[in-house]
Amino acid sequence: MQRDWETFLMPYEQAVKELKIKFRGMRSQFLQSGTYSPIEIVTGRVKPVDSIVEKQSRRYITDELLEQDMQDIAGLRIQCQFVEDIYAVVELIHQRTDMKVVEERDYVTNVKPSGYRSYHVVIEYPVQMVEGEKKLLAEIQIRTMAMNFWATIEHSLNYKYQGDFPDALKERLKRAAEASALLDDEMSEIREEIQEAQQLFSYGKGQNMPRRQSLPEKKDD
Ligand code: 0O2
Repeated sequence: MQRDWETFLMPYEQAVKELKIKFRGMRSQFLQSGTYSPIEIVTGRVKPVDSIVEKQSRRYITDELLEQDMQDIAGLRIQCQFVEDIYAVVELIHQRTDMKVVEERDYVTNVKPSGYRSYHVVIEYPVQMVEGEKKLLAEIQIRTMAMNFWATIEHSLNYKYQGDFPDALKERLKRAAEASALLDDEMSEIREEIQEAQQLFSYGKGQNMPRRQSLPEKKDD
């Protein structure tokens, strides 16, 4: 079947745009009220057509089942400072009435053999199109900045090796994954101290308004 991709992806583009606004809005609300935000950086993307086609053929997904079986055509990524924040964000998602959690994959507790760590939540999200409401699936990946660093590097190496890494590289990536987990553990140990320091920073001398609680958010995606 020859698909009109532009039309097919339009509701997904709409969903990603809306979800980015909503999660960035949550972060702003936390900061505005002077409360710690478990959400640090929010990015999102619609899966490129060539990636959809490649994954569809790799996973033997029929055209009819594409929307149901490929859960990450719309993808959101939420980066957090601490592992504990991941679970706070998952809770926030569960509490929302504008999206419904349909699946969860906890690769933080159940680390993938590659060393990949992240918490995936698949939601059903209704988008209002001119033709009416369309419910679609979106995958939200929630991870710490350390997890994101590792996953980004490993993902780009995947392009080069198509997942078939030389043994030495595989071993090094495993060690890097362990190092990133150790970094997360160490940061969690001094979490309260870090948060106190950030609170002081955000209410800098002579400032009437909270300045910023932590790093600014990337605006480009
Ligand atoms: P993209 O957009 O290029 O990131 P599968 O893709 O079959 O392994 P499934 O069941 O579709 O997995 O969903 P799952 O397990 O939630 O994983 C899908 C996405 O999680 C991947 O998307 C990656 O973004 C991320 N991911 C999962 N495992 C790894 C890993 O070992 N390393 C890295 N770097 N990322 C991983 P895609 O399809 O790769 O697309």
